[in-house]
Amino acid sequence: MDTTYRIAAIPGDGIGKEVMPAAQAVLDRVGGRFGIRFEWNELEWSCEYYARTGRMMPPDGLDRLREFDQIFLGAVGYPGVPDHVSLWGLLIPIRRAFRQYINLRPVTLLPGIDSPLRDVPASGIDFVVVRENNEGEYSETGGRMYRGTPDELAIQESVFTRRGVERAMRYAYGLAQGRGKRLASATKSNGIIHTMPFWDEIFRELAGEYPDVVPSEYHIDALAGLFVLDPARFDVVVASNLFGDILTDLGAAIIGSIGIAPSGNINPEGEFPSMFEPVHGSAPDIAGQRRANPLGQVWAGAMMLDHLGHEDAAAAVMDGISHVLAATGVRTPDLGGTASTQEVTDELLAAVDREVAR
Ligand code: GGG
Repeated sequence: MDTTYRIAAIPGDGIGKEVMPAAQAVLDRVGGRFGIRFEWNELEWSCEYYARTGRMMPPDGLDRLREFDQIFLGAVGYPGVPDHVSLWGLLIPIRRAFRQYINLRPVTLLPGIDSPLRDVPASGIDFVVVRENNEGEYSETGGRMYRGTPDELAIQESVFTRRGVERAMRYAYGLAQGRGKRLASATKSNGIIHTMPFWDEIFRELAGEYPDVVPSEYHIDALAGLFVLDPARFDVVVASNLFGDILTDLGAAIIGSIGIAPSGNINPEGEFPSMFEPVHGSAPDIAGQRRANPLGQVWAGAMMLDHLGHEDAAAAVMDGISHVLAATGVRTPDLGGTASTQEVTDELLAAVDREVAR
Protein backbone atom coordinates (compact mmCIF):
# COMPACT_ATOMS: atom_id res chain seq x y z
CA MET A 1 0.00 0.00 0.00
CA ASP A 2 1.19 3.52 -0.81
CA THR A 3 2.35 5.86 1.93
CA THR A 4 0.44 9.12 1.62
CA TYR A 5 1.79 12.48 2.71
CA ARG A 6 -0.32 15.58 3.14
CA ILE A 7 1.78 18.45 1.88
CA ALA A 8 0.96 22.14 2.13
CA ALA A 9 2.08 23.63 -1.20
CA ILE A 10 2.60 27.39 -1.14
CA PRO A 11 3.74 28.48 -4.62
CA GLY A 12 3.86 32.11 -3.42
CA ASP A 13 4.90 34.77 -5.90
CA GLY A 14 6.51 35.28 -9.29
CA ILE A 15 8.44 32.28 -10.56
CA GLY A 16 7.42 30.33 -7.44
CA LYS A 17 4.13 29.73 -9.23
CA GLU A 18 5.97 28.44 -12.31
CA VAL A 19 8.47 26.09 -10.69
CA MET A 20 6.09 24.59 -8.12
CA PRO A 21 3.96 22.59 -10.62
CA ALA A 22 7.13 21.32 -12.28
CA ALA A 23 8.46 19.94 -9.00
CA GLN A 24 5.09 18.49 -8.05
CA ALA A 25 4.95 16.61 -11.36
CA VAL A 26 8.42 15.14 -10.82
CA LEU A 27 7.71 14.17 -7.20
CA ASP A 28 4.41 12.56 -8.21
CA ARG A 29 6.15 10.58 -10.94
CA VAL A 30 8.99 9.38 -8.72
CA GLY A 31 6.61 8.81 -5.82
CA GLY A 32 4.53 6.47 -7.98
CA ARG A 33 7.56 4.28 -8.43
CA PHE A 34 8.39 4.09 -4.72
CA GLY A 35 4.89 3.69 -3.28
CA ILE A 36 4.67 7.29 -2.16
CA ARG A 37 1.61 9.44 -2.77
CA PHE A 38 1.53 13.18 -2.26
CA GLU A 39 -1.74 14.82 -1.36
CA TRP A 40 -1.03 18.41 -2.38
CA ASN A 41 -3.03 21.09 -0.58
CA GLU A 42 -2.40 24.31 -2.39
CA LEU A 43 -2.49 27.51 -0.37
CA GLU A 44 -2.59 30.80 -2.26
CA TRP A 45 -0.76 32.80 0.42
CA SER A 46 1.38 35.35 -1.35
CA CYS A 47 1.81 39.04 -2.11
CA GLU A 48 -1.27 38.82 -4.33
CA TYR A 49 -3.18 37.47 -1.34
CA TYR A 50 -1.77 40.36 0.70
CA ALA A 51 -3.01 42.88 -1.85
CA ARG A 52 -6.52 41.40 -1.48
CA THR A 53 -6.61 40.80 2.28
CA GLY A 54 -3.91 42.92 3.89
CA ARG A 55 -2.21 39.76 5.21
CA MET A 56 0.30 37.30 3.76
CA MET A 57 -1.64 34.42 5.30
CA PRO A 58 -4.92 34.18 7.22
CA PRO A 59 -4.92 34.64 11.02
CA ASP A 60 -5.23 30.85 11.52
CA GLY A 61 -2.57 30.16 8.88
CA LEU A 62 -0.04 28.59 11.23
CA ASP A 63 -2.71 26.38 12.84
CA ARG A 64 -3.71 25.17 9.42
CA LEU A 65 -0.13 24.43 8.43
CA ARG A 66 0.47 22.48 11.64
CA GLU A 67 -1.81 19.73 10.35
CA PHE A 68 0.37 18.92 7.35
CA ASP A 69 3.23 16.45 7.15
CA GLN A 70 5.53 18.94 5.39
CA ILE A 71 5.42 22.32 3.68
CA PHE A 72 6.64 22.89 0.12
CA LEU A 73 7.23 26.55 -0.66
CA GLY A 74 8.02 28.33 -3.92
CA ALA A 75 9.13 31.93 -3.49
CA VAL A 76 7.97 34.97 -1.60
CA GLY A 77 8.06 38.65 -2.52
CA TYR A 78 6.79 40.92 -5.24
CA PRO A 79 7.09 44.59 -6.15
CA GLY A 80 4.35 46.57 -4.46
CA VAL A 81 4.72 44.77 -1.14
CA PRO A 82 7.81 45.71 0.88
CA ASP A 83 10.14 42.72 1.21
CA HIS A 84 10.14 42.87 5.00
CA VAL A 85 6.34 42.66 4.97
CA SER A 86 6.25 39.57 2.77
CA LEU A 87 9.06 37.84 4.64
CA TRP A 88 7.84 38.63 8.14
CA GLY A 89 4.25 37.89 7.16
CA LEU A 90 4.85 34.37 5.89
CA LEU A 91 8.29 32.81 5.70
CA ILE A 92 9.74 33.87 9.04
CA PRO A 93 6.65 33.13 11.17
CA ILE A 94 6.58 29.61 9.68
CA ARG A 95 10.28 29.04 10.38
CA ARG A 96 9.85 30.19 13.96
CA ALA A 97 6.48 28.73 14.92
CA PHE A 98 7.57 25.30 13.74
CA ARG A 99 11.04 25.50 15.30
CA GLN A 100 12.67 25.07 11.92
CA TYR A 101 15.91 26.18 13.47
CA ILE A 102 18.12 24.60 10.84
CA ASN A 103 18.29 25.87 7.32
CA LEU A 104 20.15 23.22 5.39
CA ARG A 105 21.65 24.38 2.11
CA PRO A 106 23.72 21.95 0.03
CA VAL A 107 26.33 23.49 -2.23
CA THR A 108 27.16 20.73 -4.70
CA LEU A 109 28.41 21.09 -8.24
CA LEU A 110 26.22 18.73 -10.26
CA PRO A 111 27.52 16.71 -13.22
CA GLY A 112 27.26 18.58 -16.48
CA ILE A 113 27.47 22.04 -14.94
CA ASP A 114 30.57 24.13 -15.36
CA SER A 115 31.28 26.22 -12.31
CA PRO A 116 32.02 29.85 -13.13
CA LEU A 117 35.20 29.25 -11.14
CA ARG A 118 38.27 28.27 -13.11
CA ASP A 119 39.73 24.75 -12.90
CA VAL A 120 37.11 23.23 -10.65
CA PRO A 121 36.85 19.49 -11.30
CA ALA A 122 33.46 17.81 -11.57
CA SER A 123 33.34 16.82 -7.91
CA GLY A 124 35.27 19.85 -6.71
CA ILE A 125 32.46 21.53 -4.82
CA ASP A 126 30.46 19.50 -2.35
CA PHE A 127 29.64 21.01 1.00
CA VAL A 128 26.62 21.90 3.11
CA VAL A 129 25.88 25.16 4.84
CA VAL A 130 23.97 24.87 8.12
CA ARG A 131 22.35 28.22 8.61
CA GLU A 132 20.89 29.05 12.03
CA ASN A 133 17.30 29.82 11.10
CA ASN A 134 15.38 31.18 14.08
CA GLU A 135 17.35 34.03 15.63
CA GLY A 136 20.60 35.97 15.15
CA GLU A 137 20.46 39.03 12.95
CA TYR A 138 16.88 38.26 11.88
CA SER A 139 15.32 39.80 14.94
CA GLU A 140 12.31 41.95 15.72
CA THR A 141 14.13 43.69 18.54
CA GLY A 142 14.75 47.32 17.85
CA GLY A 143 12.81 50.25 16.58
CA ARG A 144 12.77 53.57 14.87
CA MET A 145 12.53 57.03 16.33
CA TYR A 146 12.10 60.60 15.15
CA ARG A 147 10.80 59.46 11.80
CA GLY A 148 10.95 62.06 9.09
CA THR A 149 13.26 64.36 11.03
CA PRO A 150 17.00 64.93 10.69
CA ASP A 151 17.38 63.02 13.99
CA GLU A 152 15.74 59.90 12.58
CA LEU A 153 17.34 56.66 13.74
CA ALA A 154 16.91 52.91 13.50
CA ILE A 155 18.18 50.30 15.95
CA GLN A 156 18.26 46.59 15.18
CA GLU A 157 19.43 44.17 17.85
CA SER A 158 20.82 40.74 17.03
CA VAL A 159 19.68 37.97 19.34
CA PHE A 160 21.96 34.99 19.99
CA THR A 161 20.87 32.57 22.69
CA ARG A 162 22.98 29.74 24.06
CA ARG A 163 20.19 27.33 23.31
CA GLY A 164 19.78 28.61 19.76
CA VAL A 165 23.47 28.64 18.91
CA GLU A 166 24.17 25.29 20.56
CA ARG A 167 21.43 23.42 18.77
CA ALA A 168 22.51 24.75 15.36
CA MET A 169 26.13 23.89 16.06
CA ARG A 170 25.32 20.44 17.43
CA TYR A 171 23.38 19.74 14.26
CA ALA A 172 26.33 20.91 12.16
CA TYR A 173 28.87 18.88 14.15
CA GLY A 174 26.64 15.80 13.82
CA LEU A 175 26.28 16.35 10.09
CA ALA A 176 30.06 16.68 9.72
CA GLN A 177 30.52 13.41 11.62
CA GLY A 178 28.46 11.65 8.98
CA ARG A 179 30.28 13.36 6.08
CA GLY A 180 33.90 14.46 5.70
CA LYS A 181 34.46 15.28 9.41
CA ARG A 182 35.35 18.92 8.83
CA LEU A 183 33.31 21.78 10.23
CA ALA A 184 33.98 25.45 9.47
CA SER A 185 32.37 28.20 11.52
CA ALA A 186 31.56 31.59 10.02
CA THR A 187 32.34 34.31 12.50
CA LYS A 188 33.21 38.00 12.66
CA SER A 189 34.39 38.23 16.23
CA ASN A 190 37.03 40.81 15.40
CA GLY A 191 34.42 43.45 14.60
CA ILE A 192 31.24 42.25 16.28
CA ILE A 193 32.18 42.41 19.87
CA HIS A 194 29.42 40.61 21.81
CA THR A 195 27.52 38.09 19.74
CA MET A 196 30.35 36.69 17.66
CA PRO A 197 32.81 35.99 20.50
CA PHE A 198 29.85 34.21 22.18
CA TRP A 199 29.30 32.23 18.95
CA ASP A 200 33.02 31.29 18.89
CA GLU A 201 33.06 30.25 22.55
CA ILE A 202 30.18 27.85 22.02
CA PHE A 203 31.76 26.47 18.84
CA ARG A 204 34.98 25.72 20.78
CA GLU A 205 33.17 24.28 23.79
CA LEU A 206 31.24 21.82 21.63
CA ALA A 207 34.31 20.75 19.67
CA GLY A 208 35.35 18.59 22.64
CA GLU A 209 32.19 16.52 22.27
CA TYR A 210 32.97 15.73 18.62
CA PRO A 211 36.65 14.72 18.71
CA ASP A 212 36.46 13.10 15.28
CA VAL A 213 35.48 16.40 13.64
CA VAL A 214 38.16 18.94 12.71
CA PRO A 215 36.82 22.40 13.59
CA SER A 216 37.99 25.61 11.97
CA GLU A 217 36.94 29.23 12.28
CA TYR A 218 36.94 31.89 9.59
CA HIS A 219 35.90 35.50 9.59
CA ILE A 220 33.01 35.76 7.20
CA ASP A 221 34.85 38.04 4.77
CA ALA A 222 37.75 35.60 4.42
CA LEU A 223 35.33 32.69 4.22
CA ALA A 224 33.51 34.31 1.32
CA GLY A 225 36.82 34.65 -0.50
CA LEU A 226 37.66 31.00 0.11
CA PHE A 227 34.30 29.87 -1.29
CA VAL A 228 35.68 31.28 -4.55
CA LEU A 229 39.37 30.48 -4.23
CA ASP A 230 39.28 27.06 -2.59
CA PRO A 231 35.77 25.61 -2.29
CA ALA A 232 37.12 22.05 -2.04
CA ARG A 233 38.36 22.71 1.48
CA PHE A 234 34.80 22.83 2.85
CA ASP A 235 32.65 19.96 4.08
CA VAL A 236 30.12 21.49 6.49
CA VAL A 237 29.90 25.20 7.27
CA VAL A 238 27.87 26.55 10.18
CA ALA A 239 26.75 30.16 10.10
CA SER A 240 24.38 32.59 11.75
CA ASN A 241 21.10 33.49 10.08
CA LEU A 242 22.31 36.45 8.01
CA PHE A 243 25.81 35.13 7.32
CA GLY A 244 24.33 31.80 6.20
CA ASP A 245 21.86 33.54 3.91
CA ILE A 246 24.52 35.59 2.19
CA LEU A 247 27.05 32.76 1.98
CA THR A 248 24.55 30.48 0.30
CA ASP A 249 23.77 32.93 -2.49
CA LEU A 250 27.50 32.85 -3.15
CA GLY A 251 27.39 29.07 -2.82
CA ALA A 252 24.62 28.95 -5.41
CA ALA A 253 26.66 31.13 -7.77
CA ILE A 254 29.73 28.87 -7.64
CA ILE A 255 27.63 25.80 -8.46
CA GLY A 256 26.40 27.49 -11.59
CA SER A 257 23.12 29.23 -10.81
CA ILE A 258 20.89 30.29 -7.98
CA GLY A 259 18.16 28.63 -10.02
CA ILE A 260 19.27 25.17 -8.91
CA ALA A 261 20.09 25.71 -5.23
CA PRO A 262 17.74 24.04 -2.72
CA SER A 263 17.11 24.47 0.97
CA GLY A 264 15.34 22.76 3.81
CA ASN A 265 14.01 24.56 6.86
CA ILE A 266 14.28 21.68 9.26
CA ASN A 267 12.66 20.97 12.60
CA PRO A 268 15.10 18.19 13.51
CA GLU A 269 12.90 16.76 16.27
CA GLY A 270 10.02 16.25 13.84
CA GLU A 271 7.54 17.84 16.27
CA PHE A 272 6.39 20.17 13.52
CA PRO A 273 6.36 20.14 9.74
CA SER A 274 9.59 21.16 8.06
CA MET A 275 9.56 23.38 4.98
CA PHE A 276 11.43 22.91 1.71
CA GLU A 277 12.04 25.71 -0.79
CA PRO A 278 14.52 26.77 -3.45
CA VAL A 279 17.08 29.34 -2.31
CA HIS A 280 16.00 31.72 -5.05
CA GLY A 281 13.29 34.30 -4.63
CA SER A 282 10.35 35.19 -6.85
CA ALA A 283 12.50 36.81 -9.59
CA PRO A 284 9.94 39.39 -10.78
CA ASP A 285 12.28 40.28 -13.67
CA ILE A 286 11.63 36.94 -15.39
CA ALA A 287 8.26 36.01 -13.88
CA GLY A 288 5.66 35.18 -16.51
CA GLN A 289 8.24 34.37 -19.16
CA ARG A 290 8.08 30.63 -18.39
CA ARG A 291 11.85 30.27 -18.44
CA ALA A 292 12.54 29.93 -14.73
CA ASN A 293 14.77 27.02 -13.79
CA PRO A 294 12.65 24.40 -12.00
CA LEU A 295 15.67 22.44 -10.71
CA GLY A 296 16.03 24.33 -7.40
CA GLN A 297 12.43 23.53 -6.54
CA VAL A 298 12.83 19.92 -7.69
CA TRP A 299 16.04 19.49 -5.66
CA ALA A 300 14.19 20.95 -2.65
CA GLY A 301 11.61 18.22 -3.30
CA ALA A 302 14.38 15.62 -3.16
CA MET A 303 15.41 17.05 0.21
CA MET A 304 11.83 16.68 1.38
CA LEU A 305 11.81 13.02 0.31
CA ASP A 306 15.07 12.49 2.15
CA HIS A 307 13.66 14.12 5.28
CA LEU A 308 10.62 11.86 5.07
CA GLY A 309 12.98 8.87 5.12
CA HIS A 310 12.75 8.02 1.41
CA GLU A 311 16.44 8.23 0.56
CA ASP A 312 15.98 5.94 -2.45
CA ALA A 313 13.27 8.13 -3.97
CA ALA A 314 15.34 11.26 -3.24
CA ALA A 315 18.29 9.65 -5.02
CA ALA A 316 16.07 8.86 -8.01
CA VAL A 317 15.09 12.54 -8.28
CA MET A 318 18.74 13.57 -8.07
CA ASP A 319 19.69 10.97 -10.69
CA GLY A 320 17.06 12.48 -12.97
CA ILE A 321 18.44 15.99 -12.46
CA SER A 322 21.99 14.78 -13.07
CA HIS A 323 20.94 12.98 -16.23
CA VAL A 324 19.25 16.07 -17.67
CA LEU A 325 22.26 18.22 -16.89
CA ALA A 326 24.98 15.81 -17.93
CA ALA A 327 23.43 13.99 -20.87
CA THR A 328 21.13 16.53 -22.53
CA GLY A 329 21.58 20.11 -23.61
CA VAL A 330 18.19 21.03 -22.20
CA ARG A 331 18.65 23.85 -19.74
CA THR A 332 17.11 27.20 -18.92
CA PRO A 333 18.82 30.52 -19.73
CA ASP A 334 20.36 30.92 -16.26
CA LEU A 335 22.49 27.87 -17.16
CA GLY A 336 23.25 29.13 -20.64
CA GLY A 337 20.45 27.29 -22.45
CA THR A 338 17.30 28.32 -24.23
CA ALA A 339 14.81 25.82 -22.81
CA SER A 340 11.61 26.77 -21.05
CA THR A 341 10.56 25.62 -17.58
CA GLN A 342 8.23 23.10 -19.23
CA GLU A 343 10.90 21.73 -21.56
CA VAL A 344 13.25 21.09 -18.64
CA THR A 345 10.40 19.50 -16.70
CA ASP A 346 9.49 17.23 -19.62
CA GLU A 347 13.11 16.16 -19.97
CA LEU A 348 13.28 15.47 -16.26
CA LEU A 349 10.10 13.41 -16.35
CA ALA A 350 11.55 11.43 -19.26
CA ALA A 351 14.77 10.94 -17.27
CA VAL A 352 12.97 9.58 -14.22
CA ASP A 353 10.88 7.34 -16.47
CA ARG A 354 14.10 6.12 -18.05
CA GLU A 355 15.35 5.22 -14.59
CA VAL A 356 12.16 3.22 -14.04
CA ALA A 357 12.75 1.29 -17.24
CA ARG A 358 16.29 0.29 -16.26
N1 GGG B 1 12.29 30.57 -2.06
C1 GGG B 1 12.71 31.33 -1.01
C2 GGG B 1 12.33 32.77 -1.02
O1 GGG B 1 11.36 33.22 -1.58
N2 GGG B 1 13.16 33.51 -0.35
C3 GGG B 1 12.98 34.90 -0.22
C4 GGG B 1 14.00 35.47 0.67
O2 GGG B 1 14.39 36.59 0.48
N3 GGG B 1 14.42 34.77 1.69
C5 GGG B 1 15.32 35.24 2.63
C6 GGG B 1 15.64 34.19 3.62
O3 GGG B 1 15.66 33.01 3.28
O4 GGG B 1 15.89 34.53 4.76
